[in-house]
Amino acid sequence: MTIRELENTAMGMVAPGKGILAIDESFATIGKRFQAIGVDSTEESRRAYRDLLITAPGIGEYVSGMILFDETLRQSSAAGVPFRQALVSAGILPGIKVDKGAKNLAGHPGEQVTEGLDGLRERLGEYHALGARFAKWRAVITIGTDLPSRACIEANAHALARYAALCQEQGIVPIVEPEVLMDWENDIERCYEVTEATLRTVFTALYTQRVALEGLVLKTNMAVPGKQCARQSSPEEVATRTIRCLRQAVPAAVAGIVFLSGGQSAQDATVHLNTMNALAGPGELPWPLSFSYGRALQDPALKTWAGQAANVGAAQRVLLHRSRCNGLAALGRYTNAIENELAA
Ligand code: 5MM
Repeated sequence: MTIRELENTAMGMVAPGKGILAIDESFATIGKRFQAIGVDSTEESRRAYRDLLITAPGIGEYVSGMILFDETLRQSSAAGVPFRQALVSAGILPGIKVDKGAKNLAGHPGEQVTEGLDGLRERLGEYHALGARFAKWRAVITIGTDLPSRACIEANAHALARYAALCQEQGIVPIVEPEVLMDWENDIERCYEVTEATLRTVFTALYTQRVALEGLVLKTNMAVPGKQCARQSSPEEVATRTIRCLRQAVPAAVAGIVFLSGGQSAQDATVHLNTMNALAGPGELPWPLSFSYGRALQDPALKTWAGQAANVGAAQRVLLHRSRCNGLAALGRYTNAIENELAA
């Protein structure tokens, strides 16, 4: 696998008007999501739900790749087609979450470090053979009183860089995801500062580990105030602070940047992405800005489905609508009128 091949895959992941759908919830997280709609999390209910998402008609027009959980990569649709094959037929790149989750960081109460490097080379080799063309590793950075610590940022940056180097060695494009959480009472400036410091540290580690930036996609949070902050920000403020932060800390060689939604409402996540692309204008930024949303793409469809086979078609239409809205937002062409089309 050459750098050029990795670069081609990465460019496909951030193709104009397309983004990534994250459906890689671990057992604990999908259990929580299902509990909220009164559905038991079993191998079959998870398969049925992921079937709905993966086989939604037309989804490949707006979604370039889907991030799967290990179990899903090995499952098949109701029609008996392996999901990885269904994705390729729809023109969608199969991706895989390879981290083993965020664990408590010793000596640092309230902070976590993501684990999963042991045996990663072998697991990546198997995932590549199963058809995965990109991978994801998520690190979590918590803002709080005296948090984050330097140790937390550095430990996570080191692990992200080691993971990314192993991915490229195995012909897989790494999505590097340092997520600064938006759960606290901090203002947007604090989020900006922590995000900038985190990204600078991550890119230093990537450089040290000799990761080729052209064959990598960054998945990051936007600069937003914490959910408990009394002063919330306008879409223009979120967009200008986020773009400035990325310009300061992300090298131009990176293939593309995709955002996580992090607990933003589905519509806020779309509006924020659209505002950034509309403000910047075509060709103004060194990298395409798109989406890799989990909850902001899935939540409306999950609620519509509610575990009922009879709701699959309606849930797929809701998913397609959100995907289209975000695909347009990746071009700066989303409008209120488009948002309201589904209801109409
Ligand atoms: C889809 O959720 C992903 C899996 O999370 P866990 O490993 O905790 O179960 C998650 O990594 C997700 O891809 C990112 O957080 C982005 O999702 P959101 O919902 O923030 O857009």
